[in-house]
Parts: sequence; structure tokens; C-alpha cells
Amino acid sequence: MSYNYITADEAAALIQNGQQIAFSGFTPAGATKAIPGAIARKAEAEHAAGRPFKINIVTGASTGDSCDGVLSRAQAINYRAPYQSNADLRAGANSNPNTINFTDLHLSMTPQYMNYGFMGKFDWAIVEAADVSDNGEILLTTSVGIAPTGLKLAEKIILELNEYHSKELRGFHDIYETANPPYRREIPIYSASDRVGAEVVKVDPKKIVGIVRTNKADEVKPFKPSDPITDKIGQNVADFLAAEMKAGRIPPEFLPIQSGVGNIANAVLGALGSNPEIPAFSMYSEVLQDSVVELIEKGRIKHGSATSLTVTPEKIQEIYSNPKFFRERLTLRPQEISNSPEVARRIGVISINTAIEVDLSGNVNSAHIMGKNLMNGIGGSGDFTRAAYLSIYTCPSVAKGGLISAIVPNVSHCDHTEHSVNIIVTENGVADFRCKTPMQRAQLLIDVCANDEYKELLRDFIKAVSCGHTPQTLAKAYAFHEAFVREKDMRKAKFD
Ligand code: 0RQ
Repeated sequence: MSYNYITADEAAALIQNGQQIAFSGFTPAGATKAIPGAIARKAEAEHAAGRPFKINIVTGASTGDSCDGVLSRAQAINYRAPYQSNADLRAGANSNPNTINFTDLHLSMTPQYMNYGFMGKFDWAIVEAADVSDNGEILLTTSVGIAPTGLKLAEKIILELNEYHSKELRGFHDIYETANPPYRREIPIYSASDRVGAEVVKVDPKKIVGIVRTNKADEVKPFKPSDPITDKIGQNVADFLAAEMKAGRIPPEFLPIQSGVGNIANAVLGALGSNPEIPAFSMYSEVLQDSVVELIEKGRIKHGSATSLTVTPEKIQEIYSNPKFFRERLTLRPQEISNSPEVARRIGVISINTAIEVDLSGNVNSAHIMGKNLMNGIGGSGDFTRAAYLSIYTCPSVAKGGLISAIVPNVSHCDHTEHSVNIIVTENGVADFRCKTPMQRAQLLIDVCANDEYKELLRDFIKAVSCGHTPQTLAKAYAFHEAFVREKDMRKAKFD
């Protein structure tokens, strides 16, 4: 079959107002970089001509600015799921009324929702590829995400064939799809390095209506230089896990690590990697960042399994220059598999994610500021937290220079409940909630994790609690948040 090579503008001309598109991309890795910009230009032209033009978009997680950013600024998005991290998209999702209808979904469940028909029909899959064969075998690039599901369900496909990515990526992917209930069987993965699927996604080549050639690196930014707070959090996590191993609560061969994205996650991995008491370990995670590549090179990480290789251009070139070495040590899976609670529970994943705030009962907010404004979304944190052998949340004890405490009487939005959260780590220490009562957790959190400037205020809240099983008083439940809204400083909270 010979394909139709087209320009990004010709691809955009095919997309109609109101259509639903499954885009590749999980973080900027593997996201499409040319067609969304052309769709944005089409949207602006349609709006200028007085015609409506908005599309519905589902991706793996966030994407790069050349997808989410350009489409948001062009007012071209009606619906978006399941995760984002773009300032313009966030503004649309938080505006009143919402100009972008955003739904925050568990990432492992997004392909299921697509398969079950919960999200309606997919008109298009627009997917970045490193290669495509005449018989419809698509070699994906640096992420898998929802691409296999989108390619299967969409009526028509447009590929961005990105020559920046090496064809040596063949063999890095493990494409395995589950059947829908009642025909679903177990996912036969028993360790992070198990491979159970195909190297490529196979589609009917007749569905591929166009291919746009590109040559663009993923828009992954380098990390901020590390700072003492994130370094201390990383150190605290590593020391805690080393002590758990010594106590026999983590087996001597260690357990696979899942780690979120960002600077704290990077610091945690750095600290785990350099701790001599922790043996070389595996990652069963959703995202692998630069630090993982470095630890694989040093032999400190044995295998990295994820749905996305979110690494800087410098690091991806390192991988492309030594493909055999990395192919044996990295596996990229669909997000339904990388984030599968079934697999995470079976292989005993230690999950490490980031909280915006934690409350005295042990509930965690990962997604919303002051109870209403979306930050990024839960991402994969919920997939792993509920299923983990040990679920850890990290955060600095304060935000915005101390005006906000991350330890609050009640979270203003709840993503992960007290029943699923085991350990909280700030720069001040580690609060171990396992098998503790809500009142014991509250005490621990104040004594060990809270910032000194907030300890007395948190104790005042506890004093205001008359009796009961959890530290709660409805009248003062949001005193910290109210003080911030009123006086831009949680330290002004009052309990008299
Ligand atoms: O604001 O950007 O204006 O400086 O939140 O916070 O400390 O730089 O840390 O970049 O790791 O983000 C939870 C948002 C943390 C992120 C969150 C403000 C703070 C700053 C960023 P500025 P930091 P990070 C992986 C799995 C989702 C859950 C998860 C996230 C900005 O890690 O989205 O881990 N996690 N998913 O000042 C007001 C508070 C605040 C606050 C922090 N209590 N109130 N603002 N900030 N705490 C994701 C995937 O699945 C792909």
C-alpha cells in the first residue's frame, strides 16, 4: 500500500468542527508537533469568518505546547481529558464559564473508557510514528499512552512521521491490549522487565489517510537546579526505604519503584540511586525522566518500565547512540498496562507521588488549588496509590514562601483518601500512617512533617475538636484556606 504524504495544513483541512481526536503523547514525549498547530490556524481562520470550530481531544496525559498550548490559545478545544500541564489550557479549564471542558481521569482508565464507549466515537487518531510499514505496522516514538487504543477505535488515522526519532526504537515498545469484560484475562506481567506484547501497533493500512513528515525533538525541558528542600525530601524518602528494608518490611531484592514527574521526583530518584544501602532496583512507573537514564547507565536501575520516556533531547540522543544497551533495559507499554493497578498490586510497587496538600486525617489533594482551581490533574497517582505495596506522598511543608501550609486541617479537594495513603514525606521528616488511627496520624503529621510556623495553629485546630474518631470540627474545617483567601496568609487562621 502506498500512502498519501500530505502537509500539516492539508491534514488540518480534513478535521471538522465538533470532531473527536485521539492524539498520541504522554507528557511532551511522543506528542504530535505539527498538525495541532495547523488545526489551531484553521480554527482561527474559521472564527475570523464567524464560524464555530472546536474539537474534542483525548491524549495519554499532558502534551507539549505545540499541541495543548497552540490549540488552547486558538480557542480550538471544546473537550479535553485526562491530564494537562499547560498554563493556557489550565486557564480555559478554570475560567467561568469554562471555555475548555476538562475532565481529570485516572490514566489507566482512559483507554478503558475509550474501549467501553464511555467517551463516544473517535473520528481521528493523530499519532506520532518513527516508522510505518506498507502493511500498517506503526512504530511509535517515545511514548505509547493511549495511541494503540486510539488507532484501533478511530475511523481514520493521520500519522506524523517524525524523522528526528531513530528507527532503533523498534523493540523498546511492548504493545499489549486487554479484552473488555467479561472476556478479560490477567495481564501476564510478573516483573517490571516482562514483555508480553508486540513491538508495533498493527492497523488496517486503508485507515491511514495521510502522513505528515516532521523532524522535531520532544519539547522536554531540563530540570531546575536542585534546591535544599527537594534534596532533603529525596534524602528522607531514601533513608526511610533503606530503614524499611533493614527492618524486613521490604524484601532484600527490593521492590519496583513508581515515581511521578517533576523536580521532587527527580530528587527522590537521585537519592535512591546514590544510597549504598538500597540495591539496584527496577521501575514500574508511568514516566521515566533523565535521572532514570543516568541510573541505568550506572547500573543502579536494572529495568525501567513506563508508558513514556520523558527525557531531554540530550538524553534521547544518548539512548539512540547505544540502542542495544537501552533496549534490554527499557520497556514502553500502553498506559493501561504501565499504570495497571492489577500489575502494581501483584509486583508490589512502591509508589511515590506529589501532593499539593495533605490533611490531618491523611487525605491527599494532588490536583486543585484552594478547592477549585485545577493545577494539572491526578495523572497516574491514583492508579498506583490505591494498589501500591507502599504509597508515599511527598511535598514541601509550605508553598508560596510560607503563606500556604501543605499540611492543613482538611484538604480543600480530595484525590486520594486516608485509606490509600501510607506515608507522607516533607523536608522535615516522614510520617508513617500505616495502621494508625486518624488522631494518631494527625499528631504525627504535626510533630514530624508540618512547618514550625504552622505547628501551633494545627494544634489549635486539634484542641477545637471536641470528640469523635477523626480530627474534625465542621465550623473551623477550612479556617486555613479561608485565612488565605481573606488575608493571603494561612498563618492568619483563628481558632478562638
Ligand atoms: O507554583 O509554579 O507558581 O511556582 O504548585 O509546585 O513545588 O514546584 O512542585 O512542579 O512537582 O508540582 C502536585 C502540582 C506539584 C504536581 C504538583 C504550587 C507551587 C508551584 C508547583 P508556581 P512545585 P511540582 C505524575 C503523577 C499530580 C499528581 C501526581 C502534580 C506549583 O506534582 O501535578 O503526582 N502532581 N501525578 O507554589 C497553592 C498549595 C501548593 C501550591 C504547591 N498547597 N497551594 N499552590 N503549589 N503546593 C503525573 C502524571 O501522571 C503524568
